[in-house]
Amino acid sequence: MLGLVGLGLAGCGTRARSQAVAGQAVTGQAPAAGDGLGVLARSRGISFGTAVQGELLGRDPVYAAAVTAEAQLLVPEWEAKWDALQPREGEFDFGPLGIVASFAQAQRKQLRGHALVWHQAMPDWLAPALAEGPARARAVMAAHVEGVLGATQPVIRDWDVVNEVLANPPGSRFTEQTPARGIFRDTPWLRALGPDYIELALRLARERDRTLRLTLNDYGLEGDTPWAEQKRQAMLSLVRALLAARCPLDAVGLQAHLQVDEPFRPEPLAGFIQALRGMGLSVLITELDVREGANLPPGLEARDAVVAAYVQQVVGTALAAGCRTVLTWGLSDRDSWLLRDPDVVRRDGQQHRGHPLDAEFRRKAMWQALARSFAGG
Ligand code: 9MR
Repeated sequence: MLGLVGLGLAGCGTRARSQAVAGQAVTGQAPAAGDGLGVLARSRGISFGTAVQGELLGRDPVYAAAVTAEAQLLVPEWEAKWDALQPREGEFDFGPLGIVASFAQAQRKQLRGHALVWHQAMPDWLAPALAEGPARARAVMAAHVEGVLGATQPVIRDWDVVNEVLANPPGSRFTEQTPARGIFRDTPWLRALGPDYIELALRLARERDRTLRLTLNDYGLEGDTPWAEQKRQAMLSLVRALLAARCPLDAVGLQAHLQVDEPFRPEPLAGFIQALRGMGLSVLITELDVREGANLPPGLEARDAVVAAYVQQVVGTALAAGCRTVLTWGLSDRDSWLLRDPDVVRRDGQQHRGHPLDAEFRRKAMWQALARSFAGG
């Protein structure tokens, strides 16, 4: 069995567990015959992947088989967040991430990291430590970047270094309306260090790992609404300021947690992606999934067709504008946060069908829409 040693994750964790699933046979049924989305995408120079839950990879062969069949690129849904990696100050735990990394290595999948600095998934000790003042906040960030990148450097070559730094403009569809400080979300990091915390994280990451792809990841950037446009402009001004300060930055991740009720037009999204690419950055779709609308059409087929049409517009637009990486936030409707998060669950007794595979891991219209988008159709 491939252990954590082979992944460079050993020795860095005080409680690193070696229950990796790498050598375990993937005995579950593949979702269907034929090439998976990852293979289809790769034939067009596109990288397709998904968020995974290590716990399911370890105990659910059908889930593991679907990931193996469909994705070329994996991102841990939880296992690389701060509360997973440094639950107590100075005590790193790479056990859960090691499970995902071992699976990725055994199945020859690439792995990206999510998320080094974020205002959620913070362990209990972190916000009070940041509140002790800027010097302490800088030291805490530096120790986390050092500890994490030191361990993951051999296997993770792309990290969401800073996640969700932009405020939700007034009038946005998000229930989470954190107070803003200018374009920035008000977070413990911002309160400790001001907006400079973004630059600090990027610089620390580049210093620790010269060739790592540094990605800035955020949501609510895709639609054709005044607030989405404001958020796009905020991202462009942030990126311009970072680059003007010669801050290292390689990519912007568009989470693309889509909602079919939100107006969409190709031009604003395409223009935004082209502007980022014009500044030398790559653009990734990092967390694609879809919330269905308030009024569902009758029948699953009709519902799935609405989701698929929306996905094809957004993903088709992004690919045509030069995006070359697409990840969904989970593959199937069975395991998604869309079924668990109280802010996004449906209240009509139905469940969102916002993933390429249904709850029984059968390919549905969204799968076809992605396949067509990759083929340029
Ligand atoms: O899907 C993730 C959920 O299971 C976790 O409880 C939550 C907090 O760690 O994070 C969810 O993933 C989020 C991602 O990390 C950042 N963008 C929004 C995603 C959905 O909330």
